[in-house]
Amino acid sequence: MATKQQIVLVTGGSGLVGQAIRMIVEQQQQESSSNNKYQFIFVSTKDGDLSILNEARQIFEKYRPNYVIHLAAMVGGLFRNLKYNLEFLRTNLAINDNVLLLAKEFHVQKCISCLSTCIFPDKTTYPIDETMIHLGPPHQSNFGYSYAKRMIDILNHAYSDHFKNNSNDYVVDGSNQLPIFTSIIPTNVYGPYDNFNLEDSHVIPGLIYKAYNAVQDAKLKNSNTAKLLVFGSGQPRRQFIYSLDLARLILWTMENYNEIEPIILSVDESDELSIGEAAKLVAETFERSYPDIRMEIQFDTNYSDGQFKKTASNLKLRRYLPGFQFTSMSDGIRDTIRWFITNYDVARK
Ligand code: NAP
Ligand code: GFB
Repeated sequence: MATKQQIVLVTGGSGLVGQAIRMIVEQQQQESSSNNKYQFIFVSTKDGDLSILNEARQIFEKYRPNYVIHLAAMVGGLFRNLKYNLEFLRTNLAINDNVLLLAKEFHVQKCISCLSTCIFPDKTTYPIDETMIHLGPPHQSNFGYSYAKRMIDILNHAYSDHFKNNSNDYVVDGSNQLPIFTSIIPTNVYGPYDNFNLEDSHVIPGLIYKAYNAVQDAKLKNSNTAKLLVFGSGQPRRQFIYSLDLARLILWTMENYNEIEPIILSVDESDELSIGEAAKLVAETFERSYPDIRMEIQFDTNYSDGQFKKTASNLKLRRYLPGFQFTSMSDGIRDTIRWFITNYDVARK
């Protein structure tokens, strides 16, 4: 008799990370002949506003998930955070409190929520690791988002204590397994389906959109040079993970990671590069597609640099998955630019 499919609810399913999970799930389902153990449900604000408890409850009542991959959040790059710290704080506190409360009420077996490497203390030693989340204030530019995300870790521990103290109410379907509420800590993510809006976006999609516009502008003027404007000095350093790699790692955590403590999902420290180097990769990729155009990179230091660095260790991940292969930045940027140009009309911008 076929075993009942486990329902996996992916909140934030229409976003950069959610779409990457959908792409990997579809790929894995095509490759595996056996009937699929999981049914993935991808929800977005079209299904309900998770910051409103009643709307969030209707989603859980409709799908009654066994697993939750909780991605939904108010998200943005440095400049959106600088403008809307209060909204980032309140909206994400509400979304996270509702989703975790309903995961408990509906006896979800595992709830994996999303933090970010930008929530760690700004004054810190490097590399940052999972034990350091609460050891000092985050960078001022995104304190709202950071404190809301840190509360997920606090909530995870509170729920885990609650399950232990009330184990009879929570042992799931006859196993002696208590629910697991845990979290992942991705570094900066980029890839297809990103948000390319120049006001709200993160740096990689922002650079791609600006480079695209500069090339179109040069072609219109029959010029062979295109100016790519980089905000800030280009000195800050980042680790970037390609969204499809992150999706594979999230699916791995769903099946294999059972600690309450969070796990950083990032490329190696040695893969860290400067914003200027990332801009050069974007420019060179466009030059390969438009050989008669040369891109000139310019820096505008009237714009904030934001946090200088947040170098994170992925040693905990490497202990679990020593051989995981990350997509190189040049391949990831190439594929993201290809996706953006092909899907220009529907891309978020
Ligand atoms: P994104 O592209 O902006 O997508 C956000 C998703 O959340 C969308 O599906 C959006 O739905 C949904 N959402 C937002 N507000 C909602 C609400 N009130 N109710 C229900 N759904 C709501 O974000 P992302 O980059 O995929 O980020 C996914 C997760 O990864 C987030 O938790 C983020 O904090 C974390 N993260 C991201 C990065 C990064 O660099 N992007 C780095 C570290 C961690 P609609 O499409 O309907 O608006
Ligand atoms: O991805 P980003 O906006 O966020 O990167 P953070 C900001 C850095 O890139 C700054 C430079 O040094 C900017 O000056 N930059 C250059 C640009 N050109 C651009 C551009 O066109 N757009 C943008 N956005 N930046 C975020 C946090 O920090 O990290 C969020 O604020 C989130 O909360 C995210 O967690 C992952 O990496 O600085």
